[in-house]
Parts: sequence; C-alpha cells; structure tokens
Amino acid sequence: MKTAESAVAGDAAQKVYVAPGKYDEFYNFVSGGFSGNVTVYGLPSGRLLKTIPVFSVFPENGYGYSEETKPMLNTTNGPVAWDDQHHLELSQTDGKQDGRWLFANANNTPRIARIDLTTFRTVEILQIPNSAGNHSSPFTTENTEYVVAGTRFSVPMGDEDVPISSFKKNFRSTASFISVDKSSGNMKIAFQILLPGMNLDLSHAGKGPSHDWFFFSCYNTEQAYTLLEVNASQKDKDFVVAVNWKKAEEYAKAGKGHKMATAYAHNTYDESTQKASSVIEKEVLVLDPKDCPDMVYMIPCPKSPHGADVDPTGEYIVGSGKLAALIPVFSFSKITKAIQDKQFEGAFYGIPVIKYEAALHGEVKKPGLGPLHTEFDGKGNAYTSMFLSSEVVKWRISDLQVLDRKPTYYSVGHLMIPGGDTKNPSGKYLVAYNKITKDRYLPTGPELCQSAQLYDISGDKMQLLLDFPTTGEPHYGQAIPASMLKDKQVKYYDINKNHNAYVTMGEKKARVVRNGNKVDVYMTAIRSHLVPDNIEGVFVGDDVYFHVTNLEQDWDVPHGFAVKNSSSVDLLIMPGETLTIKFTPQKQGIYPFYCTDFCSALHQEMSGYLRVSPKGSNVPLKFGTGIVAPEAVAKQ
Ligand code: RUQ
Ligand code: CUA
Repeated sequence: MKTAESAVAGDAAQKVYVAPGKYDEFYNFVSGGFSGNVTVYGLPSGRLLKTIPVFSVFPENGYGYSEETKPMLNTTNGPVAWDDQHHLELSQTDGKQDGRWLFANANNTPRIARIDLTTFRTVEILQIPNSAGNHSSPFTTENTEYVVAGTRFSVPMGDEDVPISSFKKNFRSTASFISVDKSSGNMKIAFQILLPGMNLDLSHAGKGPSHDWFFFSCYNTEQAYTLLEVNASQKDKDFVVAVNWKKAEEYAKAGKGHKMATAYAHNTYDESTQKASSVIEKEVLVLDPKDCPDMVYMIPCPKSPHGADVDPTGEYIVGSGKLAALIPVFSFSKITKAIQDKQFEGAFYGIPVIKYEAALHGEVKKPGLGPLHTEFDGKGNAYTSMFLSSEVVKWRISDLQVLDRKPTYYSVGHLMIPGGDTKNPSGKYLVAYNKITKDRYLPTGPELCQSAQLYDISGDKMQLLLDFPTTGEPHYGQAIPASMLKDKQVKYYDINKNHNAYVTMGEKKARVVRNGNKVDVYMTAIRSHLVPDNIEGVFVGDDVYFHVTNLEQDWDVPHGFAVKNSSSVDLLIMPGETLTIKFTPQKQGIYPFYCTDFCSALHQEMSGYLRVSPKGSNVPLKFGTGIVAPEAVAKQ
C-alpha cells in the first residue's frame, strides 16, 4: 500500500510553485463554515490572500463594529453577528462565470449575501423568512435570474406556535427564489414555493436544455422530528425535487400565489454614502403546488441524498445518497418524457412522483462509500467525493464507468473544479475540502487545522499536488481565473465621490462638534498624522463618534484607528473612505489614539490624545493638530 507521502509524485512541487512576485492562476473562494466568513486563496499555491467578512463581525477591519457596517448584520431578531457559512456561488451569464458577484449562504439564521468582486466586500444581505437551516443555497440559474434558498429544517409557516409532534400537519419546507437585478445586483424574494415538511439539502440549477428547472435534494421524507439519525433513514429512497421556475414565474405573474405577511431584513451597502442600511420587508409571495400544476415533481433518489449536481450539458442530474451504495444519474430528457407520458408512481402531498426507472440515465455501481458531492471537468467526466471511504472517484457520465480513484486525507466534503458547476469548467485542478486532518499537520492542541487538497486532473489519472490549511470548516468553494478579476479591482475610493454624511474633505475641515452629550469628531488621516490629534472638553459618559476619513488617494494605503479602552475594535479605513466608531468613555483620563496599520516610516508617530474629564466639569471644547493651537481652532 502506498503511504500518504509516496502518493505525491516527484513533479508535484513544481506544479504548485508560484515563484515570489508571481501571481496565482485562480482565485479560490472558500466557505468559512462556522467562522461565518469567506476566505480567498490563490491556486495552485494554496496561499491565503484574504478573509472577506460576511456573516460574522471581523475585528481585523471593524466589519460589524463600525457604524457604517453594523446594519449589514441586522435581522428581525436584532443584530446577529455570527453564522455558519456553507456554500458559495459565483454569478453567471449564459451559464458561465461572469466575475461580477459572489453569493454566500448563512445556514443558521437564514440569509444570503452578495459580495462585490471589484472590492471583495459584502454589499448586500437578505434574510429569508419561513426558513431554518438555509442549506440548499445560494445556487444560481444560468443568467443569475435567481439565487435559491431551500430550508434544511422544516418549520411552521409564519412561526406559528404548535406542538413539535404536529410536524406532519404543520411543518413545511420552502424553496425561495430570489431575483437578482441585472445591473445593480440587488436581491429580492420573488416567490417562495411551499413544499411538504421534509429537509431540503442541496440544489443546482439546470443548464441548456434544463435551463428552466432547479433541482433540490431532500431527505427525511419520513417526516421525523426526533432522533433523525435513525428515524430519517428508514426509507430506501427520498427525492430530488424538480422545480420548473419558469412555470413558477408565470404563476406568480398570473396571481396564483398568495401574499403572506411576515418580516425579514434586507440590508444593503451604498457605495456612495459608504453606509449600510437595513429595511424590514413585510411580505412574501407564496406559491402552493396545489394551485400550480406542472410546477413541481418528485424523483425518487436513494438514500438520504445530499448533493444534487447538474453536468455542464444540462442533461444529467447526479443525486448523491449519503447512505447509498451507488450514484443515481438522472436524464433530463427522460424526466421530460416521463412527465409527458405521466409515468408516475403516485404522489407525495399531491406532488407527482416520477417513476425512478423512467427518470434514470443509470447508476454508477460500487463507486465508494458515502457519496456526497459531484463536480464536472467539461470533458464528459464527473468527480464524486466519498465521505466514508475518504476518496475522490472519477467516473464517465456516458457509460457510468469508474475511471480512477484517489484518497483524500480525510473525510472529504465538497469538491470544487474551477467552473465545475457551470457550462464551462476548467478541467485542470480539483480541490477537495476535508473534514478531518489527523496527522497531516503539526498538532495545535485539541483542535487540528481544517484543510483542503489540490489535485491535478488534466491527465487520465488524478494526481495529488498539495495540502493547504483553511479557516473555519470549508464546505463548498468556487474558483475563477485570476485574469477575470485582477484588472478590475478598485484601488481606492475617489474622495470626491465620498458622500458619507460624516466625511471630512480636507484637514481644514477637521473639527469636533458637541450636541448635548453627543460628540462628533470629524477626523482626517494622511501619512503620517491625524487631525485633530489633541481633543479636550469631552466628559465621562459622552457618546463620542470618531468619523475618520482617510484622505489618501493611492492604492494599498489604509490607515487604522483605535482609541484606548474602547470596547469596540479598530477601524481599517481604505483610501478615500470614511468610517465611524463609537466610544463612550467610562472613566476620566487621557486616552491615546493611534493608527493601527503600519503606513509609513513615521507610522508610530501617527497618534494623538483625547482628554476625558469628569462629568459636569467646565473644561472647554478644544481640538487641533500641531502649529494651530487647539484654542484657535475651537474659536473658528
Ligand atoms: S454541505 S460538506 Cu453544507 Cu456537504 Cu458541507
Ligand atoms: Cu497611518 Cu499608520
């Protein structure tokens, strides 16, 4: 038997070596799992390039702490500053990546985020009502017409108070279709499709011939609500749910849905005012398959399916049953024919169930144990992760023959081929995102690092090239050629277009304004000083808002800002940007503040003092920097 080490061929190092100063070939966006955020790696090097804060606060740059970004994390349950981030999808045009946006799901408090790929920033977060465990999300249709969100946990609609044992009667799952505006990218829940109580797991959109369809896997059609480990594994088959979203669109237009009162937060970041705002939406349009014939069909799928993946041609739909000993591959043309010929084997809550054999292209026999997810190389091959047998299995779609298998270390979850879930995969690399790393890295206490593994799939046989650690638990990832993003990066924000309400347009405008116990500090930062850097006349209990404008107009010159004892974190302010941090001093004293980002040879000098006096004392308001006496400025 080959050892893990000898499984790596001699030329592997060369294939992943990106010389100093050279760029990687791909950006790889990786879900952060329970870190709630997204990380960006270069491929093939596996070098970490960035963390993009999405659903969790991020002390490194003040995301979720600054007044400008706080509203991004607002929900109908108040601020939710953490989540469990599983899946990512890049926006598409004509079934191919277009490099505009990256969508990310929040599993725990159902939300979908949109990240702008010119700034690598989260610019929108939409909460999903009537959902819990937003797992089959955020997969997109071929032209990003819709991003979907399916419930992993069924719940009573409208959060009704009912006994848990009334699951069958009262619990429902929903598949939400969120429209994406073609130019702005803004998201809106177009409609929610009401489905029986069960667990929707994953999904992918159709392509080409199956363009109008979306396919969701589901488990727990037993409708268990306790000890699911046993009770939800009774049946031989659960379903792939096929949704004709074009039909759904027509029904919605024709008024076949009903408007349901609910509440969910819609948070958007405005680049002009440089501020996020949160609006509570009050209504969703719900479509019930009962009133909308031909909109939803069930396809039996063995056994507790997890992944639902569509090949680049759009003809084949792969269901991966976690407990199945085979991989069923469905044929879209057969599904269409079965629907025409009414080859049904009954109904599930009124939804027609297509006969398994009538929808089936064939089964991959004995692929391995615990198939989870499948990606495609665009050359007629599929790659399926095997959680239990810890391997990647390559098989041919046409004749369902297994062609190759390579071990992963260990317990692989998702796989990712750049473009591997689009019409246009780049079949050069495959990344396996693993759950367990025992003995692969230097030990780090009870928790070992999370990891990904890179394979070369350009030849007939896969070749393991590299292990690299990841942040949080990696679930799904997406990768895009670097050439599609690297030249359109925003280098700095144009200060003349900064319409933040608290911008300070130049050092002469820097000032401190008191309004009752609210003190607004309009501060500027430029190498290597802050204006003002001496502030007096602030009292214990005042709400002090530092609005710091970075006046630089150069790439890669952020300034940081932190004030001693502030319960908040620091800010990292990009060139041309204004960010605000609130500080309520609890004690009298001198509070130094400083730039936290080493920005020049005189960075250590980029600092100042805030004097906080006892409440009720008569220290006058004074501020200034350098030759201008604080008193003189205050009088202007
Ligand atoms: S799921 S492997 Cu969200 Cu498969 Cu993680
Ligand atoms: Cu600005 Cu250090």
